[in-house]
Amino acid sequence: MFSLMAEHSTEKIKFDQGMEMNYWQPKYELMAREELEELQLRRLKSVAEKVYKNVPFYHKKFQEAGVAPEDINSLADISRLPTTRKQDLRDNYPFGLFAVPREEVVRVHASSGTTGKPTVVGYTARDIETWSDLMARDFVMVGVEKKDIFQNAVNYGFFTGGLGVHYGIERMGAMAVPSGVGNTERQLEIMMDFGVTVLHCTPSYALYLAETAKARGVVEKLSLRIGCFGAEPWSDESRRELEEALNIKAYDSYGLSEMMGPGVAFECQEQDGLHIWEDHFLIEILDKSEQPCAPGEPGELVITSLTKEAMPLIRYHTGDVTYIMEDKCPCGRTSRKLHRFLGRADDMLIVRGINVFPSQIEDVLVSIPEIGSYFQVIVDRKKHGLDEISIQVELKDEAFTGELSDLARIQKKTEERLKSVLNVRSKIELVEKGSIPRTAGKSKKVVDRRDVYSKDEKEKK
Ligand code: DLL
Repeated sequence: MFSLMAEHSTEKIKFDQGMEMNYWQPKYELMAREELEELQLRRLKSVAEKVYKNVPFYHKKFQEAGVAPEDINSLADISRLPTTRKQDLRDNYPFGLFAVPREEVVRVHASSGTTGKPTVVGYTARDIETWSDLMARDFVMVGVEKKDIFQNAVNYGFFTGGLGVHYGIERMGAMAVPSGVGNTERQLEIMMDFGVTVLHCTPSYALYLAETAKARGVVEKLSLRIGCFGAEPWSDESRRELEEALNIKAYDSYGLSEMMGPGVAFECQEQDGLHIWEDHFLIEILDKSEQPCAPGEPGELVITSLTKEAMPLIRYHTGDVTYIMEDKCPCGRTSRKLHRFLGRADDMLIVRGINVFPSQIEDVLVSIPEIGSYFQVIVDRKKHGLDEISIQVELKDEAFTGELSDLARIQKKTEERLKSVLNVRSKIELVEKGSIPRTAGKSKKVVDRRDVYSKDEKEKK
């Protein structure tokens, strides 16, 4: 059933106003809102019936909530359905949430998580088809063409970014270069030798690639024109830096294994919000008390899979904080856009009773010209239970020369700005460029050592 041959191909559509644009599945990408919502409702009913019938976990949850699939008569009825969280995947490890017989599942992916068992997700052959088409939509949306040479510099194992992106590249017909992770010198060599035009990797690895290319003086030898970066948060400042350093247009890509992998939401060429493919995902933005947020108000993104066969999830709490941008997009696509992610609901640090998001720290740091792109926040619990934030920040080379070289001034300025934004004092440690470990995968921006301290203290007692 599964084949790599595309059922679709890029379609050029000309609008009345003279605008011409490429789409992969224009029937869905340009669907009128009303029609899209009818489709969503049909799909929601069908997925609710499927999980109620086939997944004991959901059957029980629906019964506990006093709701049955027949009770869904409008999209608003979603609020009556039970929710799903990461812990539910762990509790049903490995295959307990599959909604189809095991032999229908043709692939699994998994994420390691920080504690306990990994979370496992499964795909039928049709799920892989859908995923490949959504990735193809994304790539066509940002201007990738069949003639492009597309390097996928992420892990090809359990991580969904490897195979997920790879199948999308092949589906839309560009040439996939599955370079995987690591060996940065070799990645650059391949990029030059093959004439790579599109790069996909994590934004932190892209910054490292750019830094290495600059240090080796090979930027001029690259033919890159598009960068697709995701799997972790990154700032507008990092975007500017990447676009400048690599001579590309850089796009934000969002996804999560539980829903599919990459390709759930992606920026279009406007670079102003990420279109979430609403024919496949029903979205809610909820506040801490599980109530819908007002339009434009940030909250937790909660997603229901509308078409996933192997493991559809109902009202999955992503932990990711964003808001819906209601304005019509000039690219013509009718799927609404999510604002770039503001952080994770559970990433929020509570330091001396004050809520601190790592993204707030990043916003301050990128506003200081002497500071480079890498930082690491360390939260420690000192004696008497007092928490302290210290932040290691890398300086740009220029910070050590000329007028900028007053390190004490940079440190004081950074601490003052952070204090005014966070309302809590933090200690800044300026370090040389290259001191903070680079990674080919997701970077670790926050190290919370408070648990370690508490455990040590308990052991001493
Ligand atoms: O990271 C899928 C992916 C691969 C997305 C490649 C984009 C590119 P997971 O490993 O399951 O899946 O991690 C999902 O990563 O809930 C977010 O917290 C975070 N994340 C992913 N993309 C973005 C983004 C992949 N563009 C988790 N901005 C999600 C901010 C992101 N956070």
